[in-house]
Amino acid sequence: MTRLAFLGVSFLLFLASAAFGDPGLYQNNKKAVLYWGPPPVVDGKVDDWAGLLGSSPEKFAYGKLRATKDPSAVIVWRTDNKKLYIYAEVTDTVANENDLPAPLAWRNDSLEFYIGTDTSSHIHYVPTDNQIRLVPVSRDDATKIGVSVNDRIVDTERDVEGRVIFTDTGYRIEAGVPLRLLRIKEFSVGQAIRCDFQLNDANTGERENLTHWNSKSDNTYFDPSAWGDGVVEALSGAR
Ligand SMILES: [Ca+2]
Ligand SMILES: [Ca+2]
Repeated sequence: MTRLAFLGVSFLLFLASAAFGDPGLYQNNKKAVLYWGPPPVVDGKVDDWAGLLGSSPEKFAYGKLRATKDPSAVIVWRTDNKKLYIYAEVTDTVANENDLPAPLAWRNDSLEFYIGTDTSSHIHYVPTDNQIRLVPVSRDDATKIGVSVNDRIVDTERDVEGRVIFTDTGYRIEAGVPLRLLRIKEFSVGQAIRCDFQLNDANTGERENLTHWNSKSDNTYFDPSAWGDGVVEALSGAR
């Protein structure tokens, strides 16, 4: 093959990989979906999430939108009716190890997830409304993850399994949070839920960017009416 032909083929392969990428995972499907079916293995590897579409917190409560989408995230949820499983791929060129206690960790790089099963209009949390925070703690130890539920620290040795992988472009989190910690008994396919996704981004010092999937204001932590609508869908092949 001539050098020119080789370059041409390489370029076409590059275009193909850019178009199709990992099987759909890093795309924002604009919807909030909780996939229902068998559980993933919480090991920080993406393979058992391949093909699932995620949601992205792209509305700035404050901070500045950049053309490069930095910071940004794609987040996917699953449940096996025992745990809420979370996979998040975060783009963040200044990804910090965050050793703040989880209830305070919103001040530095971290993710928040809001989920509730009461779809009635309400502006204060009811018992099934939840704020979950997942915190990247260590570049060297993937098992170190900070977790809080409704601003209470969760025991990450016994109650929540999680992995954090720092990547060339940011960080990745995979975790499983027991539904009992969320006071949610179970989910069913087709069920409507309320939810939001939040990205906290700091570079040096305090939080500089705050983005949500639904809310344009810094109100998700106290006002569930700021969250958006989601739905429980069966994983392909799951009954
Ligand atoms: Ca996995
Ligand atoms: Ca950051």
